[in-house]
Amino acid sequence: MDFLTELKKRAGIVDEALERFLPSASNYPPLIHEAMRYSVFAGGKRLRPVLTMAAAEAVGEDPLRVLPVACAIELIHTYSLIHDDLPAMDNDDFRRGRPTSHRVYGEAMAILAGDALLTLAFELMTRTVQEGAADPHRVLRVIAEIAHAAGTAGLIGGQVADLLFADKDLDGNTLEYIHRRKTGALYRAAVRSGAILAGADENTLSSLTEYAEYLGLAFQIKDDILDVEGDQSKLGKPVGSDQKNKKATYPALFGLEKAKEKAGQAVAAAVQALTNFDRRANFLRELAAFVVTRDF
Ligand code: GRG
Repeated sequence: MDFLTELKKRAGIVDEALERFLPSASNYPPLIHEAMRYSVFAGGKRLRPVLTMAAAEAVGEDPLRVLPVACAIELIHTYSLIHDDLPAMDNDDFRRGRPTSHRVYGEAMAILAGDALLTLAFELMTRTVQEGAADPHRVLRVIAEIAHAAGTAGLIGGQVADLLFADKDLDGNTLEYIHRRKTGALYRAAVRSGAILAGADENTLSSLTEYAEYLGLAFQIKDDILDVEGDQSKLGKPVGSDQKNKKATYPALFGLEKAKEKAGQAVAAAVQALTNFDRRANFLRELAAFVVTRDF
């Protein structure tokens, strides 16, 4: 099976689980549940939950056992996208190929849908313990890990820096600071959570953390490159928005060719971090390569 087919198969498993974990659209009050589902099922790549599962697999665990936590991370990712698109933030009209949540449901409902997804993510993680499906100590560690990544040391901190530096000239260090938090933190938490739930020892966890950090960097550089030379119909959002919003990006700071070189180096470093892993880490290796060859 080629990598893309395998990725879609795994994303399909995540989709089925999300379908079960999200409240039905008919639950009262239906509008909020409809709005939550609208954004979750808008066709995301599911890279983060797939990574959680693949990290567990690399450590020798059945990836299906980490599905609730994998889905929780996708819910947090989706919340961040809904809020990032709001008029008070990036004010974007399209995401994942459709009108953004606030364009369809209005600002108040979009804010609440994001809040509800974030809250549901934590409920979902605690449910794995209540149902006896996971070791409570490992789940507690994972909840702390994910909360840290979503908070001011991670997504929110990165977003604040991004807003404060909008329109300003950035150096490479500040750009890295923002991306390590906005993008890197959730990739890191996704990989580490799968590994922790699988009972990884500290050496294994440290190698997987290194993998995740380089992967996050490669992903972000490629994301910036796609915003310059990508295809809107494949990306599901307009290209050129970074330039329009005067955002600092890797191509803007280093030039397109140098940015591509940096992305390639980050992938090589991610794969290098997996040297001591056996073939059960092959999906992680291939995913690293995909992150920079993708066109969506
Ligand atoms: C908490 C409001 C708030 C924001 C936190 C994470 C974040 C900051 C904002 C999200 C928007 C953004 C552009 C993040 C950078 C990472 C990125 C390029 C996300 C898109 O990820 P993909 O390509 O998306 O995996 P899909 O749609 O495939 O899931």
